[in-house]
Amino acid sequence: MSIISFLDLGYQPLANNYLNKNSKNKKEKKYRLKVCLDTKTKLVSIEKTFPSKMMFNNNYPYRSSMSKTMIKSFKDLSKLIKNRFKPNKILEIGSNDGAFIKNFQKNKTIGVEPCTNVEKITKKLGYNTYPYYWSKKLSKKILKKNGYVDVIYSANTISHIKDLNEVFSAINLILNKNGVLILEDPSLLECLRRNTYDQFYNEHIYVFSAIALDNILKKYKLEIFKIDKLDIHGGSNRYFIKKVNSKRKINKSTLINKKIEINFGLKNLNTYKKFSTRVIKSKKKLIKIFDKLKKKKKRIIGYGATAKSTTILNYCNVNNKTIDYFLDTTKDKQNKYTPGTRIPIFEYKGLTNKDIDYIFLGAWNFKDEIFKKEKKFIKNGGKFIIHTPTPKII
Ligand code: JHZ
Repeated sequence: MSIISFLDLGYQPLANNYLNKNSKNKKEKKYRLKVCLDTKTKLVSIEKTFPSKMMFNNNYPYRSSMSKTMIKSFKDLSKLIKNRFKPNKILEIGSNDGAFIKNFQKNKTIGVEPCTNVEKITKKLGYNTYPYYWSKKLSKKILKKNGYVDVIYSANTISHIKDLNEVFSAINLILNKNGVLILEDPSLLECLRRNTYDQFYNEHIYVFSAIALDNILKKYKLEIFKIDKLDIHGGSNRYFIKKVNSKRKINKSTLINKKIEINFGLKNLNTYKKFSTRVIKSKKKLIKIFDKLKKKKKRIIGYGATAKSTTILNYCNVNNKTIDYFLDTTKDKQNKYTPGTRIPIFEYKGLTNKDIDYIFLGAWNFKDEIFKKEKKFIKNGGKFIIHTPTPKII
């Protein structure tokens, strides 16, 4: 057996399945969330997956442009793409609300976004967006209409598609001979280093390492030629990928990053078992922090109702008895309830120290941006609870 499970995060609902007033009183489906390692390819994934339609439909709540950090990151990347690759045609897989493609001329850009409620946003702006799942069939259709593309970009999307064979075969069909595929996803190394077990949730199938990704790409005659490390989403890798036969040279960052991963132990099952032990400790510590504060009758709220925090809250049994409510800037999450734990979510209208003692930071990956925004709250003695790298109050 080459697939070995190393982490059990208990029963978890679909991570972005925010409940409304009616559905919150009904029994919700939960599924065992286990994480496993393919000892052959070193690919780390969740064990049980779901049909894409169950999660990515006309009701998808996530918006890429909800943080300044992401907007800036997309802007910087588009400058880099324009300067370095000078593409005539750019395709984005998982274009969401257009936070990335908005940085390009409309006639140069093609978006693919199956969640039609978000796809509508870019279509309205005049961007050529296809409301379908990424597939060979769609790739052929786009190719026929638009020709080959020079750059394909996909951030936090490929890691949500189970059938990687379909993903990369479809990419191969439409990517120019010397074209560049840029993938951006949370880094497995950083996830293990920072104990961010909440990168695993029912939606996010893979957390890639460079080693695993390169192993998979080989089959499609694709290879990584450069890796940029980003601080986005708790430490991500931006992989620049080329066709094996293209003229582009392999940058030393590829080898260096793969070596770092190997030295950390990403090829050894034992590394993952140790991570699992740290996760159990992390759970106990977080529960202890919450219990202590509640005994002192402190009022705790949440900031950023993330998909990631669905994992933390359900794994650590934190519900509306502990966290009074969440604040979130996303319209489609407001006046709903967190999946599995039924904590109400309200519109963010600013913070006051008056009724809040502690804030559980669900959007810990935007800590710097949020701390900057909440300077006043912090100055007046407001405190945050964060679970990474180990649970603590800051
Ligand atoms: P954020 C989603 O995960 C789902 P989530 C998905 N599976 C994925 O891979 C990643 O995104 C990329 C709010 N917020 O980005 C907005 C504030 O309220 O960590 C969001 O609801 N105020 C596709 O959900 C949430 O926090 C703020 O100032 O784990 C952040 O969600 C800021 C900065 C954010 O992704």
